[in-house]
Amino acid sequence: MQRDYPLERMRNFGIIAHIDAGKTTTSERILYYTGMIHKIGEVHTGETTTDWMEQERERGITITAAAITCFWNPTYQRGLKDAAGKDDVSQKVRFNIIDTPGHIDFTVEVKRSLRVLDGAVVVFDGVAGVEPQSETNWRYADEANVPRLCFINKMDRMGASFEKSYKSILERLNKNAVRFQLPIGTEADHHGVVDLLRMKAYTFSGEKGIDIIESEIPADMLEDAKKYRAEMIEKVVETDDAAMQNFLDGKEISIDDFKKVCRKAVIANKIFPVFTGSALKNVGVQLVLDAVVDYLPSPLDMPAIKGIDPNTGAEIARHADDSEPFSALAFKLQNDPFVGQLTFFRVYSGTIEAGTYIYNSTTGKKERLGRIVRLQADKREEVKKVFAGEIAAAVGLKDALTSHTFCDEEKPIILEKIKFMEPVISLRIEPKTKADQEKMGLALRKLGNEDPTFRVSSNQETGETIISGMGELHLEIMVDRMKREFTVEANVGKPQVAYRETILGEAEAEEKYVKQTGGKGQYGHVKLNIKPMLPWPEGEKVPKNVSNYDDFRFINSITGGAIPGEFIPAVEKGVHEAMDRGILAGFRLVNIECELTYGSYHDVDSSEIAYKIAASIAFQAACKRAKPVILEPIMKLEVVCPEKYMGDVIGSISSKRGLIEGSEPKGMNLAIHAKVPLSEMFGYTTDLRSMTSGQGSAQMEFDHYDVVPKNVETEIIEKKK
Ligand SMILES: Nc1nc2c(ncn2[C@@H]2O[C@H](COP(=O)(O)OP(=O)(O)OP(=O)(O)O)[C@@H](O)[C@H]2O)c(=O)[nH]1
Ligand SMILES: [Mg+2]
Repeated sequence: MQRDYPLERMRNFGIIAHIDAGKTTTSERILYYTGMIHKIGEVHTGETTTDWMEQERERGITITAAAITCFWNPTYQRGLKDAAGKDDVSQKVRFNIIDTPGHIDFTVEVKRSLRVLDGAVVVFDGVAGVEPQSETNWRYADEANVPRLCFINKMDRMGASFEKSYKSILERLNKNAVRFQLPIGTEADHHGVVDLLRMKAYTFSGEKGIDIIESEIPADMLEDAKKYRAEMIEKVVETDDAAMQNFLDGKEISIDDFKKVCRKAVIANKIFPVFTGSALKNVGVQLVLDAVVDYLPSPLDMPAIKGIDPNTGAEIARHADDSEPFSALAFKLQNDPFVGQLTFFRVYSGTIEAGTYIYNSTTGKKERLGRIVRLQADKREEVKKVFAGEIAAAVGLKDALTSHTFCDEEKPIILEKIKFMEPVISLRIEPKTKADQEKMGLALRKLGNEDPTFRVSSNQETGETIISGMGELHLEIMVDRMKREFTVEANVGKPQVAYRETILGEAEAEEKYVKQTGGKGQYGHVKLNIKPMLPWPEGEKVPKNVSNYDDFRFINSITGGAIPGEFIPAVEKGVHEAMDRGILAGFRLVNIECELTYGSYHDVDSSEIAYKIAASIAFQAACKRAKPVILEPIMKLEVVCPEKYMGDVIGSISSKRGLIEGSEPKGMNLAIHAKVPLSEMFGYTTDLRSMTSGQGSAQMEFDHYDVVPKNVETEIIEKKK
C-alpha cells in the first residue's frame, strides 16, 4: 500500500495561545474552509468540533488538545488548471492540526503536542497582545525548537491594535517577528487584510467569508504598505547570503524566491511571520493556511529524531522515511466517546499496519494493533497503514502510556521522553459509597493515564486517597469527569498545596535488621550515603549500577557480593517507599542521591523484605541528619488592574510573602509582576476583585519550588499532626 500524500505535502502543526485568544474559533474556521464541516459552530454556543468534551462545551474553554486532519489547496492555486485541464491540486496539502488549551492548568496539552508537531500558529488577542500564557507557550515552542507563525486575531474588537500587539511580540517574545500583513480597518470597521508580499488587499465574502476577493490596496494604506514591505523583504533576505547580495545589487526578489528564502528562515527559527484578522468575523484565516503551506516545515524539513538503542545504550537516529525501521511516540491517551480508548502517536520513521502487533520498547511488550483511526472533525476515518511523518490514533491499546516508544522489535529504539511538570496542588477525595469506592480506583487510574500531570496517591496509614494536579480548575474538571464519565460520586476536601521535602546536607546511616523467631529468621543489613541530587551530566551514559529518575538517583556501589545482587532491588524499593513517606511532615522527598555503600548477608535468613525494611530505616535515619527542609511551590503572578489600585495590590502581594518584580503599562491598565508562594494564593481572585472593584485580574503559573521559611515550616508540621 502506497502513501496517499507525499511527505513534502504534509504539515503537522499546533494552534497555541493564551486562554481565549481564539484558537478554537480559528480551528473551526479551518475545518469549514477545508470542507471538513459544513456549518460553523461557535465556542459561546458550545458547538465547536474541537471542544467536544461536555466540560469544554459548558465552560467555553478548551481542556484537552484535539487532533484533526484536513486538506488545503492554497488560495493562490485556485482556478489554475493542470496539463489535463482539470483543477490543479498538485499543491494540496494534508494538515494534521492540534487545537490546544490556553489555560495554565492544562498546559501539559501544549507541551506534549509541541513535542510531536513540526510547527505552530501562535494566536494573539489583538486587544491584549502578548499575555502570560503566550509567553509560556512561546517558551515551550522554543524548547521544542518548533517554527512558528503569528496570527494577531480579534482585530474587530473594541480597543484592538495591530501595531501595539505586534510591538508586544517584538518586545516580549522575539525581535525577529516580521509583519507580513496589515489589517484593513480596525474594531467594527475591520474587514480585510493587506498582503505585503503580493501588495494586494483581500476581503472575505459569501457564507462565513468563504470567498476571497483580491483588490488593490486602499490608497490611504499604500504608503505604509510600501514601507513595511521593504522592511519585511530586508529582514528576510538578511537570513540568506545569496539573496542578500542580490538585494544589495538592487535586484527585485520574485515572490517565489522570497517564499523559498523565507521558508528556510522560518524553519530555522530565524523569522516569525506575523499575520492578522478576525476569526470570529471570518477575516484572514485562509491566508494563514496559505502561509502554513508556504513557510511551516513538512516532516522532511525536520532533523532526524534521536533516541537510545536499548540494547547498547548508544544514541541512534531515525529519519522521516518509510523505508527506515518503524519508530513512533505515543503522546496522548484519550477516552473517545465513539470508539473508546485512543492512543495518539506520531510516526517518525517506517510504517505500521492495522491488524499487526505493535512493539512497545519502553515496556518491552507487544500488543495487537487492531484498528488505526484519523480524526476528521467528528468522523473517525479508519486507516489501514500509517506512514513516516503521520499522526494517527490506535484503538484499544491497553499497555501504552504517554511518552512510550513504539518501534520495530528487531531494530529497537527508545525516543526521548516528554518532560512534564509536577503537580502543585492536591486534595483529599473520598468515595460516597462502597460501590463508588470500587469504581473510583479504576476511574482515577484511567484519568491519570490520560493526563501525566494528574496524580493519584494513597496514604497507607490513613487510607485516604489524594489527587494532585496543576491547579484548582484542573482538579475540579477531573472530579467532574469522574462523576460523569465513570459515575463515581465522591466527597472532596479543600485544595491543599503539594509540598515536597528534600535534604540540603549529606549523611550516612547503617541498619542491620535481624529477627530470630524459631524457624527461618530475617536478615538485612545496609549502609547508605545520601546527598542532594545534581543533574546527570549531559550526554553521559548512565552505568548499569545507577537508577536515574527525574528526582531520585540510586547508586549501587556494592562490590564483592557483600549483598547478593538479587536483594539490591529490594533495597532500592525500601528507599523509594521511605521517600514517599517523607521525613518532616509526610510530604514526598525529592532530589536525593542515595548510594548503597556496604552491607552483609546471612546464608539462610536474608530476605527481600528484610533488606527493604533495613533500607527504609537507614534512609530515614540519614535524612533526619541531612538537614531536611520543606519545599513549597512558588508561582509567577501577573496582576492587571487600573493604575490607581497599584498601591493596594502591591501591599496585598507583599503581605502574602510575595516579591514584586516590576510593573509595566498594559493598554489602559498596569501589569504587576511578582513571585508568590502558592499557599498564600487561595481565594486571591476574590480578594483582588473586591480590592479593585472588579477591574483587576490575576494570572498565575508555577515557577519553581523553594525552601519554606522556618516559621512556616513549624506551622506546616504542626498542622500535619
Ligand atoms: N470579537 C472576537 N471574538 C473572538 C474572535 N475569535 C474568538 N473570539 C471569541 O473569544 C472567545 C474565546 O474564543 P476561543 O476560540 O474559545 O478561544 P481559545 O483560544 O480556543 O480559548 P481556550 O481554548 O479556552 O484557551 C469566544 O467567545 C469567541 O467567540 C475574534 O476574532 N473576534
Ligand atoms: Mg480553545
